[in-house]
Formats: sequence, structure tokens, C-alpha cells
Amino acid sequence: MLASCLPAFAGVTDQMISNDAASTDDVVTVGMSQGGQRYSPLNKINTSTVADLVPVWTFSFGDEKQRGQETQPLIYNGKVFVTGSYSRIWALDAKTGERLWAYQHRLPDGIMPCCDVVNRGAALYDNLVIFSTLDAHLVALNQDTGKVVWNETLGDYKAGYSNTAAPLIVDGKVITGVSGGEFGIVGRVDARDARTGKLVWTRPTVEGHMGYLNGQENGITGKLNASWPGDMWKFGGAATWLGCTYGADVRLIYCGTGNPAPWNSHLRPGDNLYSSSTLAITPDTGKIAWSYQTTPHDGWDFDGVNEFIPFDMKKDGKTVKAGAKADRNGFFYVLDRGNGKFISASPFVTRQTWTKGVDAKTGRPIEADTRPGDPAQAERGKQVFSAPSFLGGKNWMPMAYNQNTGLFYVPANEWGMDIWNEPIAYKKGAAYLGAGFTIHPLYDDYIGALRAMDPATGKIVWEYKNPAPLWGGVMTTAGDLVFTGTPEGYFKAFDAKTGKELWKFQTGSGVVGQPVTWEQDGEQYVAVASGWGGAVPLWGGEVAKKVKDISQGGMLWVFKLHRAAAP
Ligand SMILES: [Ca+2]
Ligand SMILES: [Ca+2]
Repeated sequence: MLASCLPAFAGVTDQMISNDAASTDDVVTVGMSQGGQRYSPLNKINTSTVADLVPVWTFSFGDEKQRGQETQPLIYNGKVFVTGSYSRIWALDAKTGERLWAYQHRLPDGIMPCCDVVNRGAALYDNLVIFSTLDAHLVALNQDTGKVVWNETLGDYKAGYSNTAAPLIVDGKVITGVSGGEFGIVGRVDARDARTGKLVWTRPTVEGHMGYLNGQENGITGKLNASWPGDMWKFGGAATWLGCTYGADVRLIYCGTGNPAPWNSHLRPGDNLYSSSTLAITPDTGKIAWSYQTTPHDGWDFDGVNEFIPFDMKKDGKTVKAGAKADRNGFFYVLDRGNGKFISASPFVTRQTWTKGVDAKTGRPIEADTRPGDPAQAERGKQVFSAPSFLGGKNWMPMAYNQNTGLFYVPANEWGMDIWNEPIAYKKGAAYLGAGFTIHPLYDDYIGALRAMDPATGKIVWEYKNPAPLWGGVMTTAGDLVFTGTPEGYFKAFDAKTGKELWKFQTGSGVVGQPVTWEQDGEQYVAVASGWGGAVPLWGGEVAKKVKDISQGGMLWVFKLHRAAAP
């Protein structure tokens, strides 16, 4: 067929999504690939040139609406698609930053996002840009006009459902999870036809709930009452609030699940499957292929939602088809991505009080005696100190994997909590915790630590310590660079091999967004959103006091090398 017969841009295809990591002139997935490695082969910006990185344009999210900007921009067809707080999205001219269109989702009163009004990015498919909203909708807009093409409901916001994660596209299906584990919702993974929004399958993440495929019953999840007592599974949590990644070679979708509900674990003796786990789900049928529970019978709100990233691990002269996850509970896990077999668990923060370690044979943690006490006989059970805190050794902010160095770059935090349990009963639309807590820093001089982990040895190769907690995503490149932001407002670049800080830029507000890079007209660009917020100011206890003076914001920053610096 003659090239002239084809429109210049026919829309985003499955092929383009599969190839996102290698195609450097666009970024069509959150995570910069379906697997979420956040690695770019671009190297014009590198350890020698990064000092000359300067802003090209900025875009203000505007209005009176600021708060946390945890988004990742997408770049396609000369446009930047970026989401913002309060379920907003914009299309911008990639060359100039000029606004092409804006869409602001009409949010009802009474939405219940637990952890700030954030959004973590959109998905592109065909001529659509698809994102989820704080009232638990999934909205698809025309990429050229910003007009709504379809709008589906993910859950009842009055029961505590919301959604902030970026959707994942697999084989023409849009894959989403749900938020709301603090309100006793039931976690779920859905697959919809990306063009129409029509539900293909749904898979609940709490045992006893029925799955569906094309409107037909498709088997219950797990085995009723095998790991949950009585009716507790009916409001069992296990929210899939960070969405999913995909291992194309083994054709499995990986979704992390959050805490079992309520937090008071004495009300639900048992492992409480499939909470605080990684689930591998088949994209065609929505069946669970394997699962691995990082925190059985979670009593600390460790969740297990953190992203599971497929990578090829070189170990003992062999290549292992592995996947890695830095869990809120403080361990960096490596599993076989095909069958879920446990390979290793290594601490990536300094303290894990809840366990004596992970059994190397079974992969099951050995519980230490630090579970908050049973309040059955008293108003308040015994208070304990636990590290990590429930905000996690790592929270939502995604790590990155560099294919050259073979290292993962993990945005970690060092903090603990006083935690106690209280009586609680489920009530629709009310917090369902049965716990109280105060978060404390572990050290005087830092909370955040960007750590380079060698997945083959479980060793920390280098670390960068930051006074405030790290809350932004990480990106790494073939230019031997690691990019991330700080609540203090800096966007920074580090040497991927040594951790040496090579460049920083003050963005005017805390950086909790996810950086990306792409090539345009022969030059390499880098972008990140700035705007302080997220869970720390809301839930951070003693830590929140430390960061209370940071200005809010809402700005997309775009950088490239200063031309005058060229030879
Ligand atoms: Ca690409
Ligand atoms: Ca939780």
C-alpha cells in the first residue's frame, strides 16, 4: 500500500503499545512499557551532558485546584496528554506546551479518596485517551477534541470506591483496578473493550466472590472461607489501587492487592487471600494463574499493591525470567514471572519489625511478636511500634529498572509507626479500619532514600538520602542516568552506576510525579509534573509536620539540552 493512502496517524495500536520501550519518539504507556520498567534507550542526555539540561516550556494545571500531582505524561502524535489532581486531563502541543483542550470530570460531593485527590496517568488506544476518576469512573476521550466517547462506572463512590491508577492496555482491552480498601470495598480487576468500554471480564481479589467472563459466571475467586472467617470476606478489601503491569512473553497481567479490611486483623484470623499479594491473571479469561502473598494476615496495612516489573535476571551465568516488586512491607521480592515461584526477598529499608525474615524455601514470612493487640476485651488493644510504617518502605511511587546496569532504583522511606487496634463494624461509606496510628521518622537526618538494588544479590549498591520522604516516580536511561523528584521541589538526575548527583532543578513545588523522556526533532526531552501532595501531608503524623511548609502546585515541566552547549 502506498504510504500516501494512509493517514499520518492512524491511532495507537497494540503493536505500538507492545513496542513502547524501544520506540523513542513516543511514550504511549504509563511505565514507559507494559512491564513498567521506566527505562529509555535514549542517551543524548547522559552523565556528560546532563549538566546542560534546561527548561523548554511549562504548563500550569491552573484553577484553585492544586494538591498532589502524581501523574505521568504520555507523548504521541505531537501531543502531550497529562492528567492532574481532581480528575482533570489536558492535551498540549508537544513543541510549545500550548493547551489544545481540557477536560474536567464533574465530581459529585461525597467522593471518598483515602489519600489525596491525585491521578496517576492515562492510557492511549486507537484515537482515545482513557483515564479513571475519583468517583470511580473510567472515561475515554477523543485524542483530538477531548470529547467524551464512552464513560463507564467502576464502582459505587458512596460505598468508598474511587480510582487513581493509570489503566493498562493489553490486546485491545483496558485493564483497571479499584481503590477503597480503607472503606471495606472488594478489590477487583476488570478488562473492557478499549474501543467501547464494554466489560469483557471481571475478577474479584477476595476469596468467595464470583468472577465473570462475557456476562457469564466464571468461577469464584479462591475457595469460600478457606482463609477468611464467617462473612468477613464480603467487605474484604484487597483493593487493586495501583493497577497492573503486563509480562507479554508469558502472557500474564500482574496486579498487586492492598490490605485485607478492616485493619484490625483479630477480626479475620487466617491468611485472608488474596489480600497483600501479587496476582498473575490471564488476559483472555480473567482467571488467576498464580498468586504470591507478601504479607499473610496483614495487620499493619502493608498492602501489596506495589508494581511487579518483569525483567531478565542474569544469575550464575543463566538468564532467569524474573519479576521484581519492592513491597510496602520493606522487602524487595524476586519471583519467577511465569509461575510465581519464590526466588528471593531482600530488605531494602533498614528495619522490618513485623517479621523475623522470609523463609528461603517457602517464601513465607516468619512472624515476629509485633502485631497490634486484640481490642476484643478492651476499647483499645495493646499499642506496638512497627517499622516500616503503613506508608511503607515504598508506597505507590514506581521504581525503575535499567537494562544496562541491571539495577532497580527504588524510592524508599525510613519511618515507623505506633499502631493499635480498636473495635470496628462495617458500615457502608464509613472508614473501616479498627486501628489508630502515629507515624514517626526513624532517623534525624533523612526519611527518603533512593536505593539501587541488585536483584541477583539482593544488595544495595548505592543510596541517596533525602531529608523529606520520597514520593515521586523514578526513570532511568541508557545515558546512565536516574531521574526522580523530591518534596523539597527538586527534579534531580543521578549517575546510575554510582549514585552521584549530577543535576538538579527547582520546580517551585514538591515533585511527586513520574518522569518520562522521548525524542522530538532529533533532540531528547524530559518531562515531569510538579505539585506537592499525596498521602504524606494527610496521614504522615510527625512526618507531616516536617513537610507542612512545602508549597502546593500544579505544573508540567519540560526540559532539553541547552543548544548553546552543543559542540
Ligand atoms: Ca515509545
Ligand atoms: Ca491500605
